[in-house]
Amino acid sequence: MSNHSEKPANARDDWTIDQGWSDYTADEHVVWDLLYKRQMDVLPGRAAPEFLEGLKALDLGKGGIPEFEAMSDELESLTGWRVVAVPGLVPDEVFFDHLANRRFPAGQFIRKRNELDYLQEPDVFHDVFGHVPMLTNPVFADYMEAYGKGGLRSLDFAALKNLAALYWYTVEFGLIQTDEGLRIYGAGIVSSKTESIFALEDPSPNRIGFDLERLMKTDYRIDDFQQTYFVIDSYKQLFDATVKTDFAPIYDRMQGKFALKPEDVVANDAVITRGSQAYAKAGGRL
Ligand code: HBI
Ligand code: FE
Repeated sequence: MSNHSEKPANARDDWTIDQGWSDYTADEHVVWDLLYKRQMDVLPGRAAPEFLEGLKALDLGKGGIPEFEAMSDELESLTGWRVVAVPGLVPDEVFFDHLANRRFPAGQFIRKRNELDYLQEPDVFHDVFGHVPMLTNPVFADYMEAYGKGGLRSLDFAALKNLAALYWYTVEFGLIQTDEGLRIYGAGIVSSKTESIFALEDPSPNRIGFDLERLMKTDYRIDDFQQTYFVIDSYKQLFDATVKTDFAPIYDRMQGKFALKPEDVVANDAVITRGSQAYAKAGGRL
């Protein structure tokens, strides 16, 4: 996920820009409302309770694209995090530095009406609707900071791919086990209507219990539904695994490579669903 784009002229040294909330058009606010409504048709009973509580605590459904400063004042009072606007993907070290300091960099722009489903760069809907609600949860908020700090330390190793897999399979595409059944907490899933259903209900993907090292050696899809989802028991499990593990020997063992393919199931996996992989075998989105 590293990127090589140039910093735009209007961006500060830390790549932040003004959100320019008053410059959003009425139609852009309508796109937010459309996306919001579409997700709320599928998320009750599928999204993790902590996600739904976060949406409510920040009042993200009040209509229109949220104003980052007001939202950040509320979020800061809950967990000390703020949301800052960025033009799109930012360099890895910049991204990690923001997280390590409890600032979530969110895309300023919003997708167009004719591309509601697929976009290449994270926009304000993915970043704010998808990521920010979980930052109201104290334990998840601490995990995100720990990830950023781990990211800064990892820059000395050839480890970015493996660390990115951790982000991908938790923050973006994570599932959690609850007393009511599996629920979604990953931002990439909760911000996609089709993947919200696929991740929980489709027989195609594997669903496997979280294991830090197992997950970090697993390659992932960036252009289609995941072939494997990893399931945590609690956010504490995620936080503890991240802060109590010395990543250096893991990076040494992995050598910056993925030993496992996205669809692999191996001995010792805590298999919750052994996927048929029918969706991927049929060519996926193609
Ligand atoms: N930039 N805006 C933005 N959002 C991301 O999720 C992001 C990024 N830059 C780099 C990056 N992610 C990756 O380094 C990590 O996910 C590993
Ligand atoms: Fe994201």
